Amino acid sequence: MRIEQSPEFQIHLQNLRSKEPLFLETIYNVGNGHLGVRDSNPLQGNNPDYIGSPGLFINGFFDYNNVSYGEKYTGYPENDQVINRLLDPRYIRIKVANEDSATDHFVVDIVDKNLDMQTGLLHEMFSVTTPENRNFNLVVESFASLSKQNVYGIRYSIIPTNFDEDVEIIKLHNYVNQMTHQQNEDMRVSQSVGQMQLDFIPDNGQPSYLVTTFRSQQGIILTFQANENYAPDPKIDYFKDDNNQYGYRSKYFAKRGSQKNFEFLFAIGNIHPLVNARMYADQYLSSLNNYIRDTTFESELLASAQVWQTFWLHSDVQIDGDPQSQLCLRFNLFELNQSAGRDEKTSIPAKGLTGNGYGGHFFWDTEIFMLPFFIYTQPDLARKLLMFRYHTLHVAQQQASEFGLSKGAMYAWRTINGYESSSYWLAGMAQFHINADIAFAVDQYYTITGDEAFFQNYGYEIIVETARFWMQYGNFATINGKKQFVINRVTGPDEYSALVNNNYFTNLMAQYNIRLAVKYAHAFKGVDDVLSHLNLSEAEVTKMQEAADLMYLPYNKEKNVKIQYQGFEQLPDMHIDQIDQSQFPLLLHYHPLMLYRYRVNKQADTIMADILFPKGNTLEQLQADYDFYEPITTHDSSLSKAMYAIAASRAGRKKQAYNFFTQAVRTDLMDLHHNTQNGIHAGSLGAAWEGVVYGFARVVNNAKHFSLEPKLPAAWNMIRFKLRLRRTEVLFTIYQNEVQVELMHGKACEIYVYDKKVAVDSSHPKESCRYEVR
Ligand code: IFM
Repeated sequence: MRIEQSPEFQIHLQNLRSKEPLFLETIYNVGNGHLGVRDSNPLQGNNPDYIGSPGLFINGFFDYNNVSYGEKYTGYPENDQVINRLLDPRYIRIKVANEDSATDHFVVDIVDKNLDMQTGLLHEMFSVTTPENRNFNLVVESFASLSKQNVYGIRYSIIPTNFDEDVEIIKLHNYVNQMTHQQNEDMRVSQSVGQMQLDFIPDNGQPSYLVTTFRSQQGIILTFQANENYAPDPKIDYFKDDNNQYGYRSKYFAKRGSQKNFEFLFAIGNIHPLVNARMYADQYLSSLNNYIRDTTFESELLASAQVWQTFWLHSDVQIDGDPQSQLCLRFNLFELNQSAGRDEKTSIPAKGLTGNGYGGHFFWDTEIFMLPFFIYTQPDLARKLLMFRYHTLHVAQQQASEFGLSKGAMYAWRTINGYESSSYWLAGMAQFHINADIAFAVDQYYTITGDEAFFQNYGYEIIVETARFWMQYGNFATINGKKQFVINRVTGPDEYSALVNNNYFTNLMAQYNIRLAVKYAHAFKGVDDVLSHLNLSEAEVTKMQEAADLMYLPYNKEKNVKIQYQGFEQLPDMHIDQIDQSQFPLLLHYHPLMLYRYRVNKQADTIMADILFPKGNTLEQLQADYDFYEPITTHDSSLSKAMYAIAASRAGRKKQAYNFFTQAVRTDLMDLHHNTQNGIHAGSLGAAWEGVVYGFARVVNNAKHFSLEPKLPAAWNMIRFKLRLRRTEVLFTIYQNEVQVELMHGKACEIYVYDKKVAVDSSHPKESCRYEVR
């Protein structure tokens, strides 16, 4: 099969030898939301002679590690959760004459790598030289299937360049904890590993494993098949070695210039409780096998490529006039789609499935920075991501109760299974805004999709339970003689401040969260028992209304700025412009308390409030906030620059908006934070999409009124993207002074470009409208 390659969708980096291998491992990962495989040296395995950080990551497959505290206080989490780094499915052992890649150091030179984002196929070429100077080219093609999420395919081709000798390939995975040789002191990289056990499931005609975790008591089945029909010569044999380990091997006489191919399809199972995994291993294995039986690498690749094509059809964003931003943005969207859990039991780890940075945990990154892309382009997937929050609501309720609250839900700041996993609670669990972030996302999803069933059966419950949390955690108090609702002792998004009183962003989000509970309580009056199921009385709703109305939002009337939290203004400025570049990110060089003493921001905090609530915020207000916070922000978090791009664009700071955006969109492909080696920055990838859609197209949607107020960077001639609004899909083509709106499918709709109404329907599906930038 030949798949036409469009150059604009290829990640084909040049000068690969000058690039950090660990960076390449991340960039050229392949994944599909269930599994992710780092692009390792294929001969590495667990050989300590090779430097790298390979591995297979399965979304939601984790183990616990005991957290050891010097002083452990009541309620501190006992365990950290860490995503498991499993055996590397890319690994192959190659013997040439008397030389063996498992014991002799074969030098593996990277010649070429190309990731075709249209098909998801990673195509690589290595030049391999043995200690006795035998050289062969090794071509490796691999993909993670989007059409069958349990499937991963890999094909090797061996071409000797200077010898005629016996060659043997052995494909056997006899370890499960993939070793990594990466040394790292960075607290953002997880140092802990899971404890896994690998059991061979014997006599299946193909290598099959049961992998179980020691402490989290999870189990999965893995199996793989060699496709003998594809290349019958040389023959591939299933074998058992002296240690009763099962694999494939093939031995043949290789002539220089000749090419032999070996292809394998892996089926990587779903996660089961350990007892079930052991008890039903055979049953699970046989259904798993259906995915790879009677099929080939080629046909699975084709099926997966078709899903990728559908993805691009609906989700691509075209930027005309800026090829580098264009490529980076496509890479970002590709990675987002590779990272998103689709089984309602998982979400999107902060590093996608490309590393175990941040332990593989889910944060607010999903709801605030990534979900909007999915809501507008793949609403079904967005719903599944929100369902993960619904399925873990009972854990959030349990956490609230154990914490000492009589009602409500307290979602974990970082987690895989719903339970809090932040051992540094000051910048972790105390980020209670996660509760309102989730409620906000539920409302956004509902507003944009109109999915009543989701909202009524699941979404509203999340909103009520999180609103109850605020009612419990906050309290009424008197400030300057006025009754207010205050929320003290929280950490806002900015992690260079901790445990503050009345964080503006948190309070505004909480207010919105509570208001949503109240608004829909009125709407649901008398509807199918929704309110009685939630035990929501009129008195409780009235109290919520009062709290929302009296929410305290710190504000400096002289300067006209929103204040990050009470007392923030009294802190000394850190003068970050005078700090040596080598000291950034500050978190790696300063004691946290030293940072907390200063007026310095790691990332957008109060500015996030301006971005998420554009309606009613005047231009003057936005400009004042921007001018106050931008100079004190280090952007040490990769989530920050895209948000500042949006704020700058809306505040009319065109040049700054473009600068921030170009840096944000390049975060991973250009390794701007110098740590892409530990995994992609998934939140930042989604934030870059928001940069285009919220920042430059300036899309605002409040259900009844969908508007665009475009302000394109001077360098851009045009941007084009599709959005789904309710059941309608609309294509927007935006030039410097004109917007074209095209109804792709669905019902008639009205859109506002600045104040001008543009209406499209099936008889007039395409309209255009000129505009003047304001
Ligand atoms: O959620 C973020 C946080 O805002 C900044 N530190 C890293 C987290 C994971 O990306």
